[in-house]
Amino acid sequence: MTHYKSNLRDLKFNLFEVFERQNVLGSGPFGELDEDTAHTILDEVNRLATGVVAESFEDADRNPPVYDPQTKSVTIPESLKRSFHAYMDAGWYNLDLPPELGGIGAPRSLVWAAAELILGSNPAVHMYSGGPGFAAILWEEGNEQQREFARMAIERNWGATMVLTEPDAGSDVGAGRTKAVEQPDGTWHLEGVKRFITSAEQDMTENIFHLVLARPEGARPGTKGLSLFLVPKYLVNDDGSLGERNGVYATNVEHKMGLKASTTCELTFGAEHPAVGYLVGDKHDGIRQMFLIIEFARMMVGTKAIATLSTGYLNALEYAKERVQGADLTQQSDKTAPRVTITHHPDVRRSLMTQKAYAEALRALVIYTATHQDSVQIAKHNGEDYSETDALNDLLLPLVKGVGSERSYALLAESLQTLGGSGYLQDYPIEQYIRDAKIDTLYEGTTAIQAQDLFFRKIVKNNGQAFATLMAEIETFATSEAGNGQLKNERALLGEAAGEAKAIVELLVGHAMKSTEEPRELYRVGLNTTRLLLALGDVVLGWLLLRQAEVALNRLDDADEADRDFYTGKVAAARFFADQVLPRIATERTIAERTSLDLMDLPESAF
Ligand code: ST9
Ligand code: FAD
Repeated sequence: MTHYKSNLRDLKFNLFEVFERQNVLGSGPFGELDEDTAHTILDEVNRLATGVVAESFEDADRNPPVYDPQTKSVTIPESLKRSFHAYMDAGWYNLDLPPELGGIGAPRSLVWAAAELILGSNPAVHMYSGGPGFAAILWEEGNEQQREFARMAIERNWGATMVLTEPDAGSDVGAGRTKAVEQPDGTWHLEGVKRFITSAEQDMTENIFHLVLARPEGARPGTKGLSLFLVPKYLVNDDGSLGERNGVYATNVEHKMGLKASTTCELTFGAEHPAVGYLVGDKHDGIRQMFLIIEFARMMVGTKAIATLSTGYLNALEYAKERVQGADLTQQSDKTAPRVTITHHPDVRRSLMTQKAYAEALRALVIYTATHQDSVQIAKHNGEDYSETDALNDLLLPLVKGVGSERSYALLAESLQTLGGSGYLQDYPIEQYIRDAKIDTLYEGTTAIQAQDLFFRKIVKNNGQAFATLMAEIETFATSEAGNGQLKNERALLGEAAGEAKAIVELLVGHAMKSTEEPRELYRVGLNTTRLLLALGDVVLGWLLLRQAEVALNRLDDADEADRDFYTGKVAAARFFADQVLPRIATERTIAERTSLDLMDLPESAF
């Protein structure tokens, strides 16, 4: 038995009962994949995730990778190597790769469902296994030589990294100073120091290739002056053999609060000898190219957070079903009353249902978002326009990443609380879950950045089109007959909450428009973007839970015993969320409306 408790039933419910992915399998770009095969893939990934992949989760936290400053190398613990190689040997990283690169080219909904299992089991394994995915993007964006490199990287399972951050350039990527100097032979030499680079050193793969943002000499300031370079740890000879050690070195590995199995490195370019880089695709288009990876990684981070909340909740639930403590509240004055399991206590039930509702709603959000990625895959295959569905995917990404990570981290504290003092011990996995999940609100763009991305780029810059489409879908559901009369009140609550979220958006758009004349009005927007992110997130989560409840109600009558419990739980979670969470959004709107500029006028010294 490992720490990891997956929820395969719920993943399959989302994929095949709610979002009916069987309808896209077996045709178009997914012609080679049928529903049975998809089930088999999920079963197999689940077997690995709950077994060998999870086995090193605790050990690699207690005995993390060791950095040797003499050789600038890292030794990964043997336990983690076993998990990593077992996952790579099983080959499931292939799921997302296009057939041209020997992959399965599965729909993204299936890819993310499988990814949840590994991310919940042992997130560092998923991160170290990112090489083939990075290579697929290099293959898409690269020149002929780089495409050949990408092919080799996949065949030989090389590791890879995304390299943006510098000591003075975190959220503000455009402040990066790492320099690229063009050489007479057309290659580039990179000079500078990057920090916090995930997987930049390890001893599990024969090579690592870094995809690095650097500024060519003389290029303009900001993100638009950055170009993307391929910088391998070992240069590669024409015959594919590994050549000289390139001048890029891990010069430190950070000591972190959590996610210790994953190396977070300082990466120094060109200090000892030249760090040779190759301009990706022979064009200066770095930030757009890097965002192809960032979009994938933001989805990954959200999925990681949600996967962790789910296993946190299921561990808490198991404990709560066994822990006997106190009498039933109605008999508390009777000192001889029988003691009950803590699941009998109303406050424990409130907490468990909050965890369950969010974990399952957030999972639905990931799969729902991924269905738009499926549609993009299909449209590309058919040569059709996919701008609308792409814009919806873009709108949902900050919710997956920002809302997923914030809610998961907060609710993991509830999971721990369910275990009482035992939750604080390393005998149970939840304290590690909390430490490991904190990073999810930070990297790949902090929550503040996700919130600004949502408002300024995904709503305003898109002229509100994707937002209007999403809200129209929600409103149509709210005024439909979904649930056959049994979800009437809940749909009304959803309709009201959606109206409140729309009002917050309208309010902020008003401030933004006014700011063209009074620039300080923009502060009112900035004071509320995170509020909007979380409020809109709750509306979408409430909607997805109610959609699940509708499906569950339709199936309850014919369900066997196990499924009856499952569907009953679905309806209960949706009702609970509508009753207990959605009404809060009206208050969020009131607070947003009351926002003054007082906070911005306060001298720094008064804080
Ligand atoms: C990090 C890594 O934290 C953590 C975990 C790593 C795990 C690694 C393993 C993952 C495996 C992944 C495998 C991948 C393979 C996939 C395989 C698939 C087969 N959307 O607004 P502007 C672009 S890494 C798209 O003016 P500023 C766009 O080109 C560090 N594009 O920005 C735009 O131009 P235009 C993460 C976007 O004010 C241009 O940027 N660090 C988006 O110059 C300029 O836009 C961060 O995330 C978007 N949402 O700069 C930094 N936004 O407008 C966070 C911008 O013409 N900071 N672009 O289209 C930010 O995001 C800032 O907002 C900023 C601001 C840097 C963009
Ligand atoms: P800062 O940008 O200094 O932010 C500090 C605080 O100010 C935050 O709360 C932030 O929200 C807020 N803030 C900053 N700017 C604004 C603004 N304009 N508006 C409102 N609030 C703002 N980077 C990579 O390139 N590759 C990696 O593989 C990678 N992996 C990482 C792994 C780990 C474990 C960690 C800790 C970081 C990793 N990073 C990586 C870096 C990560 O992406 C950055 O830490 C992150 O983008 C935030 O930058 P920062 O730490 O400099 O914080």
